[in-house]
Amino acid sequence: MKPFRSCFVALALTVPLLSGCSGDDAGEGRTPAPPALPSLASLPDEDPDPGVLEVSMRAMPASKQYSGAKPSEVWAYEGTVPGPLLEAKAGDQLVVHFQNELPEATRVHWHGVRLPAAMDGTHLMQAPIEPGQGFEYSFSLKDAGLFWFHPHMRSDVQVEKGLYGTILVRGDGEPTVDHETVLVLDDVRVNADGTFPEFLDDESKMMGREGNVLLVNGVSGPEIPMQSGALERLRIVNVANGRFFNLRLEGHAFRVIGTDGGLVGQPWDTDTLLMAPGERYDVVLIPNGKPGSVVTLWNDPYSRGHGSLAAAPELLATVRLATGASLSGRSLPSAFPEVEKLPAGAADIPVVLGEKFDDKGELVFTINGQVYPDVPPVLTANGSVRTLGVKNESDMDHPFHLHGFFFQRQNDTGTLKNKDTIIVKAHESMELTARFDEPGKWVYHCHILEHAEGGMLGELHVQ
Ligand SMILES: [Cu+2]
Repeated sequence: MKPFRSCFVALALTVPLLSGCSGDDAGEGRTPAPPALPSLASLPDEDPDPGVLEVSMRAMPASKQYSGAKPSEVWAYEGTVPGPLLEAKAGDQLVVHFQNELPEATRVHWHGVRLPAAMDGTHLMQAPIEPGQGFEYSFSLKDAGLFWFHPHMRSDVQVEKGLYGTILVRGDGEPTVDHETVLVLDDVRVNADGTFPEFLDDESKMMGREGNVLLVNGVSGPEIPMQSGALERLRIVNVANGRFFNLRLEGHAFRVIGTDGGLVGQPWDTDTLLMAPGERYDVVLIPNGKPGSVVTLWNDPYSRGHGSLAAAPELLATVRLATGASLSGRSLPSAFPEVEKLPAGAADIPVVLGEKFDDKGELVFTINGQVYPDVPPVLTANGSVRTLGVKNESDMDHPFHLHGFFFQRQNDTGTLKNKDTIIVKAHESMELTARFDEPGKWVYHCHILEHAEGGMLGELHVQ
């Protein structure tokens, strides 16, 4: 697949010269036009009540062609990769009649959604949904923001095979923009014959599986339509197993207006946006190019440890500015209501992220020196506000994810954020405060899926 990546890089450098790449689909010496950005599928609402979004959704085998490979046998929600985008308002009830048509058991986890533990889709609270069986998920969507869903069972395999979808929940007081686009970032490792290479090779076990094809809404190197002078809003999620994306849009800064748990009080500007698996960002920008021009969205190199630095930026997508006149009149939003601050307390829940070699000489990932399920559960009272002292003693970054609750980083630089997934860099420490106001058994884990499945996971019991 390497030739394809370099093909798209060449494309980016030569647009709009229409020369270069001579891959199979290049035709008569012409570079193929980049694919249009696919819009995300939706599901029909089966309940006329405007306060209820009720859908039926299957996890099922399907076929999908990645880049120049032959079609791959994927697993997909309702047959599409990415799966459906569920759109609702804060306060709505989401009801999902889920049916498992896969050849193995699964469960659905609603990443970032604050919900009853029994709906969270983990092994602690839900039996596996066996092939041919179903489950009704039903919960209220309390918070506005972009969330996503994926299996919480053999997730390293099931997510890589295509099982993920998004939930966009709108709140009051959101900015008025000209266009809004949801971008689902992923990568997939696929052979030219369409098959997936063996899972859990040594490199994947260490770094999390990285693919040879980068995907935006399921395709490689799509063209994202925007308009010069327009206020463009991008809702972005990284659903990859292990890859961090480090986004940079040529000639533009991103204004970050929100993250995992919704809008932030004081938006900030950045030239690059680093996103670990599981994280979401909500950004706005006003394209400043000439109508009709093309700018490149790059994935810049980032080192997350163990010699992981890529050699050069990779093309993720292109942005084509509409040929119509520049819009003007809207400006970038600069403030929103502040996130409610949780009272900080002593960091008395230690969470040390580590790596070691076990008795068999295998690299394993640990929490407080133990490999799950040997990690003792954290116990806390319902309604308690507690602070986790998260310390990364390993030589690589780990995106720390807490189920069911948002946390706030103490002494964070900049504006207060509600997060559910945060990058804890190699040898970095941080204090994360959360209000544990929903009883049940929850998990926290590294969102590099191979690390979570390999033992970097702990339980948190709210009693
Ligand atoms: Cu990790």
